[in-house]
Amino acid sequence: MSAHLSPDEIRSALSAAMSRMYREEVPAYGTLMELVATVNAETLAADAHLKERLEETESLARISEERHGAIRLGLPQELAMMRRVFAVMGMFPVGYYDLSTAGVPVHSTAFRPVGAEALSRNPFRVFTSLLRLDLIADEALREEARAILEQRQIFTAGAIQLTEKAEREGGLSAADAERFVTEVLETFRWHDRASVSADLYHRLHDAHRLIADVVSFKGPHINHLTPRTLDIDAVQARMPDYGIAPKAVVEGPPTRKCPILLRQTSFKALEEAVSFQSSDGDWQTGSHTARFGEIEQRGIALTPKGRALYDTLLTESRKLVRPAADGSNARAYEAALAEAFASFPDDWAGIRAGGLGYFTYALTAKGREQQGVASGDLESWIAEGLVCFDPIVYEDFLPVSAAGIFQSNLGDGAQQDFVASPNQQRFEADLGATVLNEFDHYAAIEADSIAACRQALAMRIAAE
Ligand code: OOG
Ligand code: NI
Repeated sequence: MSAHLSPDEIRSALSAAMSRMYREEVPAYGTLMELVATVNAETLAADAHLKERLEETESLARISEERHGAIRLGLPQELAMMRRVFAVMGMFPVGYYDLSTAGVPVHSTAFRPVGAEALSRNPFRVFTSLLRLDLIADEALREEARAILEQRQIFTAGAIQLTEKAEREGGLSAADAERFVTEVLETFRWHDRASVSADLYHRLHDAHRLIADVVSFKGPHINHLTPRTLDIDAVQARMPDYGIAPKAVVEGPPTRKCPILLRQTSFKALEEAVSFQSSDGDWQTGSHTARFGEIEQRGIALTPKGRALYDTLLTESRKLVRPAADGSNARAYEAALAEAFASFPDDWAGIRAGGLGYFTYALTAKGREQQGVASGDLESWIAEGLVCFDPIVYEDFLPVSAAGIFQSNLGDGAQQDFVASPNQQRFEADLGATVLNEFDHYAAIEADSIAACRQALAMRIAAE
């Protein structure tokens, strides 16, 4: 039997292939990638300490290759199969996001690698939403949408066969993995021929723009791919120089010395030519707006306590100023955000002391050399300079930010109010699995690093 390629390598290959495909489909994405690479190089050149910590925590190499994408699925069986396909690449569902509160009729999870090792290899994630047909009020339209979706097959026969093979044999050979990536890429490809008539498209669109995006096409085209930047303010400021118009404000926390969670911004979705089939079999031209570009800066993963503080401060600032889609109050919003977040500690030691964020711990050079640390605990080792700590990167998403990104692409005035109706149980039943809890995941990475320090120091004691 031939050896299996590691899921990490298959994931890296798909991420790279998707980036190449999207670059061809949406040239502005390529431009954004260049800008991000430039800003990242400048940021590292100007900040030797940041560079050293990223190298030390083995996260420097991943950054230039790092990205997330997003897709929107139509039916439960699509979600269940998608889960199996992602599992071949070591990507598992983490977190549940209810976006109905934001007026978007979907709920979602993020498929991503789990565990420090896999994340450092390649952290590629895909934010995956499932349309809530139950939130379409018009019953006739809901059934029409369901019937259309039931006719489509978003996976190639090859993708299904290879997924089954991987499940049966516990992995794929290098040759099979290469075919798998080619086949799976097809699911994410853009199709400019709609599978519905112009009339149905418009009725779906009137119900919600996103419903039209999910139902009208052959598959769940990737709607954005997001590179990671080390300085989102610099990228946002320079986008116009590159001919790209950014959305009005950056979503998430304000600019800080110690980045927390996730900050994101995007450029508006493109209006693209599509054609609709008319009853006489002819194609009729029209347009559709769905695909956009996004960038993000990732900061430290917060504990439940830190996250609660973040949520409170964000809500507080939005009560003061709600960012308008046209950017008219962008400065006032930024000021309100900065003011609200003044009470969130902005140094790593303070964040750690407050129990607000997750860290990994490692022996310092002194810790590695010094003999005879017979007693003490983590705090004393830190105080003595034997152990140092680094922030754990937040690998997940933020529902309020996601809503802001969705909204900025639905066009101004497209806000629609749905009543909040989270239904994680339904989502997990459709997925065919439970989603992992993100906090448990970060806590485990932190605990493992502490155990490793303890063991290393104890081993030295034992060796004496
Ligand atoms: C997904 C929006 C969520 C993010 O970065 O928060 C997202 C979508 O538009 O389908 O990707
Ligand atoms: Ni995104």
